[in-house]
Amino acid sequence: MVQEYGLFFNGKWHKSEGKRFDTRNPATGEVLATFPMATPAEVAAGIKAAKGSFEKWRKTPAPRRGELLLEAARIMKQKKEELGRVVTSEMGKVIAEGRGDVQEAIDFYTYAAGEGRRMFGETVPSELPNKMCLTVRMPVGPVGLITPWNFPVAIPGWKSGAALIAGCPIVFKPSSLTPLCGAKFVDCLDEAGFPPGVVTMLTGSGSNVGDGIVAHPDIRAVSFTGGVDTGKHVYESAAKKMIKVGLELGGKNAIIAMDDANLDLLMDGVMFGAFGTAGQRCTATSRLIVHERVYDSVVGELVERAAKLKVGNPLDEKVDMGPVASADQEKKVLEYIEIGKKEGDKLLTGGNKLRGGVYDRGFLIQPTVFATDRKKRLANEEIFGPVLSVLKAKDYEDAVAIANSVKYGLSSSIYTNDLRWAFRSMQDLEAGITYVNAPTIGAEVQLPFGGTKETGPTDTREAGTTALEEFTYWKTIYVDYSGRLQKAQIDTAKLVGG
Ligand code: TXE
Repeated sequence: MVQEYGLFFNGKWHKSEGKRFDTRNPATGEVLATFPMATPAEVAAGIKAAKGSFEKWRKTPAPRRGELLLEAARIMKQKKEELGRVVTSEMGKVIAEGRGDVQEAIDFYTYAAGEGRRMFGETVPSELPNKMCLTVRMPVGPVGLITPWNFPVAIPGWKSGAALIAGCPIVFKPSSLTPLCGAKFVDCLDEAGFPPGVVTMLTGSGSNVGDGIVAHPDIRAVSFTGGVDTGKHVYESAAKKMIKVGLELGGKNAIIAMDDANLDLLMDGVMFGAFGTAGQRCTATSRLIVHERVYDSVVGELVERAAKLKVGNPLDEKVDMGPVASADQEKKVLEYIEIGKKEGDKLLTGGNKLRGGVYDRGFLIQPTVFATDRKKRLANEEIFGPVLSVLKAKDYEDAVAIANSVKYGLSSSIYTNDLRWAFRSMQDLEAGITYVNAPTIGAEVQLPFGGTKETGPTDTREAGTTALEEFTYWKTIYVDYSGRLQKAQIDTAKLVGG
């Protein structure tokens, strides 16, 4: 029996009046569950519940909020296998990565729980005697969390962990491709015992439910991960209310392979970076920029390795790469393969949808490698699929120029054993993240995550200690215990002047 979900607000699941949609397994086409498209009245009810819980939640001591996060982490750990399998079944990444997706949420909840006992502010000297000055973090209020399908537990985990520890009730809208992951995640939070109203999950289309959340006057910050065009729209809508917005909008991430790179290490990194999660990570390695002296050997090895990857049902532990997430994703990726061919890029391996037998039911595409150059679309546009573009560079400077020539700036990497290139690239690559001798993926939750250029505003830094910035504002407090009126600037001038 396919389970019919409702909407989660005020501490329980509610039946919805909205039309329903299916969520399906992209490897098999099987319907996994059905979800409602929340109506405007239901969106309003969810946000009202969140707003109603704010006073109590913000006044709950942060260490106590942290205990609830730890409890949620414990529950997710207990259910890790079940959740990992839901991630893989609903989104299509291989099961080892499905478990990793869940682990990221566990890790961040554990980390954020500790923030409940830190959340440091500053004490700052006053220019006047018998006066104390300090800063404290204040939660902004109920916040909207709008998430994509590619990390369907990890990204909700990052966003909600930071918001909840900060004291903000969350109104969470998962992607319509992965609502089941969202629901299972919310069930863990519910079981952990977050008070009614603090956690809300609403499903439905981006243009209705997503837009409705962003534009609602009681939503005081929005954290969004998704495509660039949608992100820009969210940014504009939030600007009208002058609220904080976190935006993470993808990348066209490059690995630079210098002529002294360890070839085996490089290949392991490229395979995982380019074809892990079928290339559908915002940090996926989408370009490989190779020093001309080693170009031929790198390309030879690359083609051999990519062609050997086993593509199939991602629940099978022996499979290296699963399907892309949806029919739309498949169409987009296949279109890019055609664009590459039409623009004269050289197809080195792959390039086809897999057909026949079990393949006919899923969105499975061969790991694909093109040789291209910096002017072509494959070298510049985010494909978000298992398509790697290889480019040739004359030297270090040329490689960096190619790497920086795209509109995105999320992740970057260099493989080299030469300290000069390693250290120079840390300064030269225009990206929020640089890896040395590791692929463009592999973020750890205790460090900031975000980019520059059209990846998103540079003040969006999820995870790490910076995660709180999205959901808090600084309040400055002056305590004058002199017992008389003291005037900053004016009295100070007198004192200094004698
Ligand atoms: O993204 P959307 P989609 C890129 C990737 C992919 C493309 C499209 O290139 O092929 O985007 O994917 C909600 N107001 N990335 O269609 O539409 C939507 O319901 C408010 C990169 O899935 O941006 C979903 O919850 N919300 C990326 C979320 O926004 C709206 C990850 C993302 O959907 C909305 C995913 C609106 N008007 C896709 N319209 C990355 N950075 O990793 C939609 N949404």
